[in-house]
Order: sequence, then C-alpha cells, then structure tokens
Amino acid sequence: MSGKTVPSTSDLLEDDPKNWNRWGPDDEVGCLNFLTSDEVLRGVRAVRQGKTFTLQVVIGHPQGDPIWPGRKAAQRVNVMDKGYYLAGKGPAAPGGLEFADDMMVLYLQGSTQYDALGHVWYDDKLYNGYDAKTTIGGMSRASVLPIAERGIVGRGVLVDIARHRGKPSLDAGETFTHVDLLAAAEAQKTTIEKHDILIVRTGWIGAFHDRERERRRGTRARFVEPGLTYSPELVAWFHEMEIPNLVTDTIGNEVTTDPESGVMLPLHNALMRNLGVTFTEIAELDPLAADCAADEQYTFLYAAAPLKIRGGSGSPVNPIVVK
Ligand code: UVW
Repeated sequence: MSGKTVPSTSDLLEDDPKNWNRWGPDDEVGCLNFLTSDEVLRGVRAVRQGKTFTLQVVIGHPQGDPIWPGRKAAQRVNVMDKGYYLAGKGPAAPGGLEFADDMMVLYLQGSTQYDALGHVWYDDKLYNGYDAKTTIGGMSRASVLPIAERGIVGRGVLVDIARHRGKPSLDAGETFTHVDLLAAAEAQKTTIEKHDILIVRTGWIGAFHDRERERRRGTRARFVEPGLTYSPELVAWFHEMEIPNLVTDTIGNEVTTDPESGVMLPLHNALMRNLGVTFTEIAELDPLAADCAADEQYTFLYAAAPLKIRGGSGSPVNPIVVK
C-alpha cells in the first residue's frame, strides 16, 4: 500500500450495489426487511437443544472495556446505596424500604452494540439517500430507533474463522474474505444460507484483556484489528445472500484499514450505508464458539433487542442465541 494514493470511499465503492429505495423512500431498517415471519420460523426450527448464550461483553470490567480509540469507557456511578443510609442521607420510606440506585455515562457504541444504519456515511448521504445533515443534534433519519422497534430475530450461523486458521485469535491486521468464510463454514460442515444472520468469530475480543496487559507494558501501541476486507466480490456476495446482519467479535466488524486501498472501514459504507446491512460489534463469541465446536451445531435462533433510543446512532445490546 505504501506510496499509493488513498482513494476516496466514493471512488472505491463507485460501482457497488445499493439497496436504496428497495423498501421505499422512508425505510430505516434496510436488510432487516429480509427477516420476515418465515425467516423467524426458520430460526426457531434451528433450535434443537435448548442451550442459551448471551453475546454481550461485560460493561465495567475491572481491566477495562473494548472501545474504539477516542471513545471513553463507560462510567457507572452510585447515587444511592447502603452508605447513604449509614451516613443518615438515605430517604426514609414507610416500612423501612431501602434501595440502591446508579447511573451510567456510556458511548452508545461503547459496548456490544447495534449501529444505526445512518452511523457512517460519505458524500453527505446516509443509507437510503438521507442527507447527512439529518445527523445534526441527534439522528432524525436512520437512527437506531426503528431497528430497536423492529428487533432482530432469525437463523444465526456462526463461522469460526479463528478456529479454522488454528489459532485462538486472529492477528492484528489479519484479513479474510467471503471465500474464507465459505471455506471455514465448509470445514464446520455448515452451510451459510440466504438471509442468515452472519456471526463471525475472530477470537479478538476474547483476547482483549491479554492485549491490554501488553499495551500497558508498552509492547503494543497501534489500534489495528483483524477482519473482513473489502472487495467488490465480497459486497456482491453479501448482496446476493441478502445477509441482514453482520455480527463479529471485533470493535469494527472489519479490518481497521483496508490493506489494498488504504481506506479506513470501507465495509461500513459498502455494507451498512449502501446495502443496509445492520452491524453488531464487540460481541462475546468464545463460549458460543467453544460449544459449537463441541457439539458441531453452528446454527441456531438469534434474537436481539437494541434499546429504543430516539435519535441514537447506536445502542448497547445483549443478543441471545438459542441452540
Ligand atoms: C466507527 O464507526 C468509527 O466505529 P464502529 O462502527 O466500529 O463503532
């Protein structure tokens, strides 16, 4: 890549498909439209054992939480607890009820999260052609609210790319494509079907705290994640497969900087802005992946309910998998 001029995202994605207006001029949920009642039932039919998994990382881990550089860690503050009562400051309630209360300041992208379809853009246009000025002061178009109101339920398929490559976690900057996903799925004896919620494990979030220790020792500096890498063929594959939702265990769902073009996060725009694929980032996938490897069941019911935040560019979420 060195010595090459980095193209604009607009130029890079010029010939790529878009789903704008496919579901009308007011659509704000994009490829979630593919998750019809039949698709929900297809997800339900994948349930065979009654095992459940939750995919959110802990907020407020003592060693820190995985967040994109520049964002701040969540702050949870107690505003009422036994200490207040011991200091004579707790509110007296008839019958002697006491309680604990707390509040949190949290980046909406600061934990496992759904991105609103308008979360990223180029050329001043969001998903479905909405003006980027509609983000000012709170998103009036393509916010997370319509996604939250709809909810996400369908058949999920886990593709464990880290296990396929024989390592606990992919390396910083390590890339893979849809062809690699298909090879990994085949090795798992799993078929990725049209309209599947695609869940890709890299091992990166699971190894977060080990990397943090290295960072604090000064042996790791730059923020570079592994992940999917852009190509027109990959975008065409997502388009043909009508993938409604991409879930990964990285902060960015794709390699941080595309090694070919030098563009940062081009799949955010190619998939989310142009096609309307919803993104779920920072998922905890290691326990689910270990179980899938043990029982060889890589498909299941996936359900997620982001919070109904008016104007929000994203929302924390704790997705649930039922195998
Ligand atoms: C950015 O958009 C910068 O990050 P993410 O979608 O990964 O939260």
